[in-house]
Amino acid sequence: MTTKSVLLDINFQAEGQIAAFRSALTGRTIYERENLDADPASLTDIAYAVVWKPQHGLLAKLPNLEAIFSLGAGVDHVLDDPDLPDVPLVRFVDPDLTGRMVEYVVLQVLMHLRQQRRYDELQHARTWRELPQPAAKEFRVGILGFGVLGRACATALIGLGFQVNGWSRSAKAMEGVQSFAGSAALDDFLGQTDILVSLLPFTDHTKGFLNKGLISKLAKDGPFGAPVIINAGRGGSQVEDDLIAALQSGALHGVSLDVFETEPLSEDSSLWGFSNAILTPHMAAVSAPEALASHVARQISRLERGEGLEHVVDRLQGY
Ligand code: NDP
Ligand code: OXD
Repeated sequence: MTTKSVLLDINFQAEGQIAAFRSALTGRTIYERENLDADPASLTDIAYAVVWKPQHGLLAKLPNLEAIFSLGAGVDHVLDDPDLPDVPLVRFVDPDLTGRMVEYVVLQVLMHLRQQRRYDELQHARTWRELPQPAAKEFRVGILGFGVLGRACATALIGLGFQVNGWSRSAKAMEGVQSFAGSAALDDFLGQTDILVSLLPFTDHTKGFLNKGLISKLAKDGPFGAPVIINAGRGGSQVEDDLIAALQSGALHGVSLDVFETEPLSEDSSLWGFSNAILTPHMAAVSAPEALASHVARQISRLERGEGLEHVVDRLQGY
């Protein structure tokens, strides 16, 4: 029996990734995008493509493609290829990725709760001063996008004593969490949110979602008197000019942003200058190459055993 070949078009941490895929997919021919031109016959061999921000039009040139694997939980970087072939698109869902996102979200929520940036300033000023400290249970954390990652973060935050609400398209039943679903419930959800965590995918519906109007609807009666926004979903869901204006006016108490409208964030962005803005370079949950490779190997084995793929994206919904 001939084994089906795999294309890697991954563009990040490439060396480590390629080695991990070669080891997890032993026995298969693996083509790297860079080498395809040298071997045009390979186009017909390829049944599976593993991609991060794939070159537009490339996947359409693979006549025997059976499945596309996103190297991320998000798939906006694949769906924006106007020539994307109509084969199943599988996203990355794995405890390694989920655990890393939980670490990031818990860290950021605690950074704001425990006023770490203010203590950093006091330290730099060699000043011994204790700030009034509200308890976790006084804060309502609202998680926008209550999917795999949102729910895992909720479990961890509940364990720390926070009140947690979740917002998603469809209602969710989760112990200890109030679930809000759909646009009709959005304002109610926002009005009960002191710390907003966005884990929304980037779709036509979530573009520019974190904007001036949304900020004005967040709770103002929480312990800090102004809300906090943490965005680890996608930068296209935020309007940075509105976040900047809200940080300047005090309408926002603080932000943590891991994702940006344009990445990398421009050196000129005013966001860099706020002490109450914690910025990271889209690193909230970058998975280990071995976890990514074994997820893909597992899904290919399932497909070839006739068991069907897991985590297939709903192209109509865009996530
Ligand atoms: P899921 O698909 O499991 O969850 C997405 C959630 O968003 C679901 O609850 C879904 O609702 C909700 N949602 C989507 N569109 C809407 C809408 N229009 N209105 C209301 N709710 C909506 O994805 P994950 O939790 O696995 O990942 C979420 C996102 O996190 C990824 O798409 C990616 O963009 C980002 N990410 C960022 C990383 C980083 O390093 N910064 C790392 C990994 C992921 P419903 O449940 O009803 O379908
Ligand atoms: C992802 C990401 O989507 O890292 O997994 O952004």
